[in-house]
Amino acid sequence: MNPVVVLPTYNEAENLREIVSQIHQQPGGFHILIVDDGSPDGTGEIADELSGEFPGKVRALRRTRREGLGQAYVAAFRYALKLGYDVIVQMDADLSHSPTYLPGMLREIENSDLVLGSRYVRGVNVVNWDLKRLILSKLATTYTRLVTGMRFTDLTSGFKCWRRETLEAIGLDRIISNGYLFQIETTYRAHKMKFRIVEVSIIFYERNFGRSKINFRIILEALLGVIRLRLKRIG
Ligand SMILES: Nc1nc2c(ncn2[C@@H]2O[C@H](COP(=O)(O)OP(=O)(O)OP(=O)(O)O)[C@@H](O)[C@H]2O)c(=O)[nH]1
Ligand SMILES: [Mg+2]
Repeated sequence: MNPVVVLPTYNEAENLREIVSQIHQQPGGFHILIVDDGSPDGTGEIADELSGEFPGKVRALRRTRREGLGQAYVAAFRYALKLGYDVIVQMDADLSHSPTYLPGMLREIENSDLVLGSRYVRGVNVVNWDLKRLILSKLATTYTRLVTGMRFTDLTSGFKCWRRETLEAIGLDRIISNGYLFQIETTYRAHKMKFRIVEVSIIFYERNFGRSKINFRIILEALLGVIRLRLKRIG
């Protein structure tokens, strides 16, 4: 296997070196592709430094404008596919997703097409969230399950492992959503196309550094967007 981890960053200067170092400590030969959207805090410069320190193993895709997480992922996925990687992992760069799960995800993807890192496989595995945030997240998944018919326990997680063929098939150029909905849409597309999707249990740690970017607009977009997705013809 030839795996790459895509790390989207927006103002993650305090976290980027640490997450890259933790990924390097994992077995499996993971390469890293950082996609930064012109962070004002210097994250992009750190990404360039890292790619200079680890030639061929760490790459930086620096975009000048912030077009949202979904568009950053689409650009990075395209680039990762072009570079020839056969397994593409996506995870947050704020240390909420522990790189220690990477080898396990790599094992799971050998016999599946998409692996979801889920916080709710057994109980609730979230550290440092207030009740409001937890209820919002659980409601989002419950609502999405109802509307789309998908049976997974965590549909907004951003920790996922893709087989190259799955990403190629879901139609990156047709993706309409950003934010949380991007996570739902990509899984929904794979689900509609009958790909084998499995969940693995992960613990999610709320970020220690930097600021949360969730806001009302993102929530509203997701609520309406799920219905829009359901009405779309996919696959
Ligand atoms: N390239 C890029 N990365 C982004 C953008 N928005 C968020 N990110 C990154 O995507 C990952 C997840 O975003 P977060 O802001 O942590 O969102 P969250 O985990 O839902 O919420 P908090 O951790 O509570 O802020 C982090 O690594 C962010 O730096 C964006 O517009 N462009
Ligand atoms: Mg986060």
